[in-house]
Amino acid sequence: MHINNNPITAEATETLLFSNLNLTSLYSLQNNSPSLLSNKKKRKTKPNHSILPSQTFFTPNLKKMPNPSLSPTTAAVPDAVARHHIHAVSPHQCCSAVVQEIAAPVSTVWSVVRRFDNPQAYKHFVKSCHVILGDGDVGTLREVRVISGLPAAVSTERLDVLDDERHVIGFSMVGGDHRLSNYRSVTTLHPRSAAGTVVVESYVVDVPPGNTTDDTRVFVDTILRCNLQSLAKFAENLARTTKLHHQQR
Ligand code: A8S
Repeated sequence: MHINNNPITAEATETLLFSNLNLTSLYSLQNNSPSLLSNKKKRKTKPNHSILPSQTFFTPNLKKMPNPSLSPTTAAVPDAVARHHIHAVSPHQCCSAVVQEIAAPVSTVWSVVRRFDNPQAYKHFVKSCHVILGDGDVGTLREVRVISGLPAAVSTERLDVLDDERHVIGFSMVGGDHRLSNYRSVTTLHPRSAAGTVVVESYVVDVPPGNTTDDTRVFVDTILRCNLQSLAKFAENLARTTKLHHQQR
């Protein structure tokens, strides 16, 4: 298989931005900053976790995360949530998290998120997905192909966690032609107000040789923001149509 040695470039991140149709709301997530790159400069002042001497545990500080869609009530993400998002982070790895609020019940959002065999339902970068091993339980392997214009074409991914009671799903990337080695992510859903959901997705990944922690974090955070924003639209729409269906019966 072709191994991709090209560093993650600013152009790659821009390709992601421009291939995403929802450009306006993507920018609005950047704390009203005019572009992703200016946000990148701000991040440089944050502590660099990759310089820590040995393997360490890092929990993204969800309460301090600059997510305007949640502020000023960011503290609504409960402390118990953090437990699922504690990752072992080695030197040369980076870790981050993205939070998204959705105006749909947890049950609706979960029905979409739990389908490890169907990521293309809401991940717009995914062109196709085939299960190559397993039946949707932990250990299932999927082969995901992404749209052209990205720095990779294919990724093999393993389902690590699927908890229908606590609404936790996690997977890792185990192969492909991309540069996201040892990528692991965990997604949790939390009820919010009457019929709302807060989604938290955190990840850890190796910083590819030739890239900085910031490059890697901006690149992956951008993908996850796009995914969670389209998840929000998809689930909100699904909640509306199911409600309508029930009313008509
Ligand atoms: C996900 C998360 C990520 C997907 C990345 C980070 C990817 O599918 C894309 C571009 C790449 O360069 C790597 O939850 C890869 O899907 C969109 C192909 C793995």
